[in-house]
Amino acid sequence: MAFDLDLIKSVYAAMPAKVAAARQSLGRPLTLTEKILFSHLWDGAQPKAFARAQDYVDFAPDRVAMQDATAQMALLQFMQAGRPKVAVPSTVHCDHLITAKTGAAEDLTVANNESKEVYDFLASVSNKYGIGFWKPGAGIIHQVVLENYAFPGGMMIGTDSHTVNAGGLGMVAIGVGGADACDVMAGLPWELKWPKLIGIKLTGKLNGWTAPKDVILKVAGLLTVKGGTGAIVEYFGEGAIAMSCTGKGTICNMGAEIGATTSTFGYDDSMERYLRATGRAEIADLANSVREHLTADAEVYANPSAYFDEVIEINLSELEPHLNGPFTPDLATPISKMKEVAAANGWPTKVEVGLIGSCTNSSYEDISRAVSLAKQVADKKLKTKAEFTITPGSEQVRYTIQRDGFLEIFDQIGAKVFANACGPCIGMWDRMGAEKQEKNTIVHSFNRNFAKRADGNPNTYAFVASPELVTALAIAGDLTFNPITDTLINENGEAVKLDPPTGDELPTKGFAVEDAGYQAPAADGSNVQVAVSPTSNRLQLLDPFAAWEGTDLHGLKLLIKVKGKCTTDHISMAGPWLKFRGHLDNISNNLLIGAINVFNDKANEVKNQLTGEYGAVPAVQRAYKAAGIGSLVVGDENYGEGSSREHAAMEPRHLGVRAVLVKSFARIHETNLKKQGMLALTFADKSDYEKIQENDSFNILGLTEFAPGKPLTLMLNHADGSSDSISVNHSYNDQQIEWFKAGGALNIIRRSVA
Ligand code: MIC
Ligand code: SF4
Repeated sequence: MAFDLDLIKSVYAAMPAKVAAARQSLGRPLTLTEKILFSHLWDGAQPKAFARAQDYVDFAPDRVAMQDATAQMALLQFMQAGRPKVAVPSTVHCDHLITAKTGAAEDLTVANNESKEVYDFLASVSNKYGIGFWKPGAGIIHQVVLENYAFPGGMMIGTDSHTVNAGGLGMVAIGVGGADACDVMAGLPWELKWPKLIGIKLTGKLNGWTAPKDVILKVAGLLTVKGGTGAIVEYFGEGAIAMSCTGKGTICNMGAEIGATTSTFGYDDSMERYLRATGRAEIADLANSVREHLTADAEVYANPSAYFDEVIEINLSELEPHLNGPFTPDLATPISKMKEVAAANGWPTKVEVGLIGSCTNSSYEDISRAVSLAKQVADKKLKTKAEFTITPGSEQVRYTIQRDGFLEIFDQIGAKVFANACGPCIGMWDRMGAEKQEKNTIVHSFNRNFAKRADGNPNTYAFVASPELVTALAIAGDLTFNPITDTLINENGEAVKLDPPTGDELPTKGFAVEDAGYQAPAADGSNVQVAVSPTSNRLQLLDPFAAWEGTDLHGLKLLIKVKGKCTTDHISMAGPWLKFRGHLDNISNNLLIGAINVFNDKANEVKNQLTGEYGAVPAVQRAYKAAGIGSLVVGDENYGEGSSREHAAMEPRHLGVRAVLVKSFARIHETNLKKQGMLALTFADKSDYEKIQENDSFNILGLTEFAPGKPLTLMLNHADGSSDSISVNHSYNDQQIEWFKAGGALNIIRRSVA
């Protein structure tokens, strides 16, 4: 079934004229990214040559998607916007709160009990405000969006960084914080800095052991976790066209790991096939009618360096399978080099668990290729050495792979099938023995592998690979096994090789599902009651943050000077903390508990300047709050990398941190800080990071003349009585300065309702 067909019709009806106007205004051919962006300019805005990485531009996204762990905060904010219904089609997906332990059925029952209050809240808010609701077990947001809502040439935002997955179906789909989603659902424009454009030309053809995942693993190695910041990545070339639509989704999905705003591909036959296979032939027909607008103009791909800021070329015929990790998704090692690299680094090479699935890699194609390897275990008289788990991305995929006998084959290698949910990918994995914190290795087909992410054990070395390679390494039980060259010894003592994986892009018998898990909202939700218990420890209505006091800030204490990598997992950990995502005060007890204090190299141990003693970060910050003293957080490069969770910005705001000063920010986190009324600042001279001392107090000067492009001044008052004055930059525009002054963007929406 195709949802929101009228919306898609109207996007396509307007597209030719909008693209033509943009082409004329710029006086040159357009990339696909530009076509989509220009055809989604906010109401009546005229196309012009916006300055890349500089101009803020207002957009009108077609739709919004939210997952349960972020939807709670997004909807608590939306409830204050005073609207009877969402302004654009929106959906909620229950996928993050299900712990993987025993297996799908039991785990789902446990989650339905444990999180009943949250699910009931999300279901009733959705029902009231006209939001489509996908129940627990229906699947992971990005897979469900790809199967049901994504359409070529569309633009969407979602409260999850991997919303970018929909680029696989030719969308510009961008991950945002809940406050951004709230704006769009409230009918307001959505603002984004006009992006830089990176073009990636794929030549040749994937073959043998290589998979789409290897493209993005390679790209992550080339660009690193911050190389895509501020950019949209557009893939093209014969290698792109030859690849499946879901494979393109995998590549776009993990584009979040290079910090890219999003990634996309031009509409082609693979997308048409996918649309038809997923019951959306009407959308395929509509897309075909505007086909030339759903990809770049031919001149662009013929001469990409004239149109993109950076062009990378990858020959798929020569690409090797990769393993990225441990602890960061951009540490890329081709499988042929793993023996040396693992030995040189002392990485444990015994693979304990192989995990496939997740929003990134759970297509029919992925599973069928992995199953072709699992099948060889019996055929070649092998034994699977590691544990093996599967988290299907949606009920539709799960139902279809069961019907086609794949789950039975996995069962024969002892695999556990978890619920159609995030599970181990977000630390919702009750892994036996993880509390012992033993050094061990796992391989998975997810996208992130930050420390502690999957099982909470800081000594779990997690490597990211294609589902095919994960399966092969789980069979071999060895991280350094190169299936292209190496053999395994079977039960008869013979050396056997695994045949390269094979599979089907789409099910030959078509997709099937009995209950996809969708619940449509009431046509008129005005009588639906949404209840939040005042004594709940899972949900808490939001109190407005205080407005700016109108003066410079004086006497701030240093909460923490963070050393090195500080992802949103370090700032607001997931796993067991996910249960507090709807309760700001409770979740604030995880503030920065994973970040390393540069002064003692420890996590969650910072000096309380009021007592001189060391304590946990949230406790110390609560002491400052109680004393009415503001504080400063100092960080390194790419601060806030990873998730879209706005809790990482709301928690410091709630506990009285006034500013976050870093060498550089990840995009979503920087916006989230601004939205919540915080000061997000960067060192004008990065070496000034060294000047910040543990016992300093700080004044932030220049706020009464806070203006776009004008640096602020930070006074560092050192304990020995000396002081330093340094210049700090910001990227606030006029509108964002208003958010700061009002104490947060929501206060402005609230005012307009009152
Ligand atoms: C993730 O992959 O890190 C998450 C969990 O999906 C997050 C969202 C969240 O923290 O709720 C994301 O990617 O945005
Ligand atoms: Fe869920 Fe993992 Fe995908 Fe995030 S990356 S949406 S946690 S499956």
